[in-house]
Amino acid sequence: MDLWFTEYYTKNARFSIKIDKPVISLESEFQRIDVFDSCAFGRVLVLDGYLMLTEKDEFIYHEMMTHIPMAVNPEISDVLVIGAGDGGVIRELAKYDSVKRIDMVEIDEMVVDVCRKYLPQTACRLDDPRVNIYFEDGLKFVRRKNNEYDLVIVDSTDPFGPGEDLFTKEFYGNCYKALKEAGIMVNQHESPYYPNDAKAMQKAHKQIKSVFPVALIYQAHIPTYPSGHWLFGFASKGLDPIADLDGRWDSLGLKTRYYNTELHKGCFALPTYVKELMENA
Ligand code: AG3
Repeated sequence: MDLWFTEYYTKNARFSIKIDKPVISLESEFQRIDVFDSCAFGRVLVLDGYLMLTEKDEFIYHEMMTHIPMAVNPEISDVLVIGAGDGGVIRELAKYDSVKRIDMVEIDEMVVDVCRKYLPQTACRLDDPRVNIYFEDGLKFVRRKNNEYDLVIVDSTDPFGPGEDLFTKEFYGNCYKALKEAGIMVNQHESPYYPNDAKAMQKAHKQIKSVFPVALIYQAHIPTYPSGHWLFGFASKGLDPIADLDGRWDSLGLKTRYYNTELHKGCFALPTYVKELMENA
């Protein structure tokens, strides 16, 4: 039997992975959830037809969302994580003794249940005593927060469906308000390559720039995301990710497979066409 998963990147470009075995398919109140096993990428999580993570390359995304801000300020203690129901960001944050509280706000409880059961590689630290999980809308949650967190990580889906509100000026403004004085916000920032993704990332950048005094973009190579070239946003109330890079990260002795402090300095260097997209946002 020849069974394939396909994500359409545009009408004329698509990416397919051969399914070894379907694991589970469910319909939640918010979205369709599929998990399958593949030979090429191990276990795969798909939401509403969009690939969210694979066992083989999720480390790249989760390490880059977490260790970039943590290396800039290793004293970060209170963290708000929006989305991230698979637990990958939590797993990386839990490596830091300095982190005392992680509030995770995921709209879809079923995603967390499915990941606990079928994706233990990412969900493994969701029971850490520092983690509080709230099943509610991230936009509404953050509206109620003032001056509470050192770091906000926005690990959302794409800007359509349940994740749409997490790309608005109102949301970024509330994240700013939720942050303490040295606060940092990191968000998944889509891909610069295919036109629709590029438009979404330009729009997000424009909104973030209108709220935060520091709003920069960094990149990573993620083989199973559209075009393989993925962006992240680094926004802060003042800290610069390179000039203020704290020297202590290497001495923490954390084990990573993608992130290192050399790459930290390099990943903010963007291709010319991406720089132009940002300037014209
Ligand atoms: N969050 C964002 C993935 C976006 C992928 N987009 C796509 N395949 N069209 C992933 C969640 C991982 N914690």
